[in-house]
Amino acid sequence: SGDRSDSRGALVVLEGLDRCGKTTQSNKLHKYLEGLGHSAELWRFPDRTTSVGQMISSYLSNQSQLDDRAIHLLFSANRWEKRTLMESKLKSGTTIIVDRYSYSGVAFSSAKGLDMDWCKAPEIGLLAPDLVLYLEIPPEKAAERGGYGGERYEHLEFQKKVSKSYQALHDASWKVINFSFVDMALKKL
Ligand code: NYM
Repeated sequence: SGDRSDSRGALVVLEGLDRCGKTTQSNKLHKYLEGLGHSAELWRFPDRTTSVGQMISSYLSNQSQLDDRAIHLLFSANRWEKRTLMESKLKSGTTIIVDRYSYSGVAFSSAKGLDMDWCKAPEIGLLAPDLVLYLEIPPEKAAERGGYGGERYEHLEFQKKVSKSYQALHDASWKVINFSFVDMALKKL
């Protein structure tokens, strides 16, 4: 129709608990879109390559201690520092698939007991996703998959709290993909 939005790329966000299969699914979606001839990039947050990202990485691997609000703001800053690049890629027609975004920021920090509205505030003004795919898995199932990497947050009791936070954030626009469906689809491949 000649509408400018037709040539804009889409911002597709994958969310879920640790070990829900997001990374695998993001990779598949990326390959699939490229296979169709779309220009697509796979991003992830935290982006550990920046200096803010390195602070986050060191916190997650327990090499440093940070106040809960300070680390929350670093996760947010890590998204802000990529905003301009994200916007220009989308405008130039590249679709960006993101493994975790603002919802992770709010879900994980509020699971520590921080006020949810306080957690949301620094996310205001970041680019809104066109599609949110939530990979739903019971925390117990995710824990059974093993391979929790031993980073901060990667234990069952905390993941149960994160799951509750995600439920509070969840709105009708999210597409929820149940883990048993993904398992089934993978077996058919
Ligand atoms: N995480 C991730 C947060 O606590 N806040 C955020 O804003 C983001 C993007 O970091 N346990 C948490 C969720 C994960 C951890 O993510 C590292 P990953 O996808 O394992 O690299």
